[in-house]
Amino acid sequence: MKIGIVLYPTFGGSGVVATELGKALAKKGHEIHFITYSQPVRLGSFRENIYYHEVAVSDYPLFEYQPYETELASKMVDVVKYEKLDILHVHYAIPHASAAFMAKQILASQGIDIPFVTTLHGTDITLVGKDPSFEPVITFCLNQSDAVTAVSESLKKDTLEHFDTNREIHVIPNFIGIEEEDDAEHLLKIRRRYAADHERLLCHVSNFRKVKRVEDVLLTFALVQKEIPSKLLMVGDGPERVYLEKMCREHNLCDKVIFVGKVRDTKHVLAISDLFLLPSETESFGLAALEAMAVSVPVISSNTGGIPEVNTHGVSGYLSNVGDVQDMGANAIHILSDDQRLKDFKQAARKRAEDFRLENILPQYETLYREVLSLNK
Ligand code: GMT
Repeated sequence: MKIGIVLYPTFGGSGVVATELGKALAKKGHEIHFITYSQPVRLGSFRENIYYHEVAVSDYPLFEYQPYETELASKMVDVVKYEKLDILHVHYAIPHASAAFMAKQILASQGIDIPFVTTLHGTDITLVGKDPSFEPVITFCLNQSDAVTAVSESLKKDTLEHFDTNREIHVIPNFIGIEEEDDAEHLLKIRRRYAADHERLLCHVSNFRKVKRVEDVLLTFALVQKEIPSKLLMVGDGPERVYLEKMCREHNLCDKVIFVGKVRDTKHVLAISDLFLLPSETESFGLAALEAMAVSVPVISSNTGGIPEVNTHGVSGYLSNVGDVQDMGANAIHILSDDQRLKDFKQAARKRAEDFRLENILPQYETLYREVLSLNK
């Protein structure tokens, strides 16, 4: 199939999922055309069957706000027409689904039929999408998409609750490529840059937005380090970072918390860690937690949204109510205070991650594309 994938090119989960999906489909022989405004961070180098089409964003002085949606729709028309695409798959509803709808109408007026699949990732529904300033457009686009997918049962439920739609929503969870474990000596060398051998290493990866409750990461760690010699790696960047750095100074934690900034591939930083913290306010799935589990790192998380569909309480980690840092701290100490227990949780986390193997999830998207294309004939 020739598939156009529209995505955000940044570090956010939706962009990561869309890029990894495209790469995996290309490996299976599909022709993939990524369409977005800059090179997706996870795209890597030149690969067979992968093409990238950049949407030029105009800087005409009249536009106080750039008409990105119009430029994206025009680019989609162009790519579908001249690359002869079979299907478009847009990740994150805003504004990708409405741009796809517009492109579809323009192409229909030229006798070209192009179906589009919309994948909902989370904040496009749970935070931004249900805001009255977006809601009518999102509802319309959900109803106009040829198929809609959501990354968890919880997101499906939220969508049906907040939007006036009774259309079928296919749940296709996030996925992970499970690889051989890295060379232990190599990992130890990296680990020693951040923690001594007698210390535990905790980790958090996100875009440091309010929804991630990064202050709870710090408060949980503050409890852990009182009981267990440990360090915390904070990976990523975003609006809450300055506030967090201030919090570290106030709690006298500057020598124990390391802000490493944005990291393109988080595999190594996760693999050297003993525990991953994800105390989010809302999280449709929690890809970061799955990425940690895939390299044998158990997860202390909140029990919100789709996280319980990924992190199994008492097996791959623990779940607590949003904001209950005392419980998160106690759970973290429980896992980290015993070598054998930590080892068991690590094994169980990896085992749970295997349920989300790329090989199991990819065919679900391929089947959906085929269904949509056959309905469209
Ligand atoms: O978590 C973010 O802020 C990024 C966001 C995105 O859309 O890029 O992530 C969302 O999509 C991911 C991939 O499907 C999910 O794993 C995340 O849980 C989801 N984030 C939220 O729901 C807050």
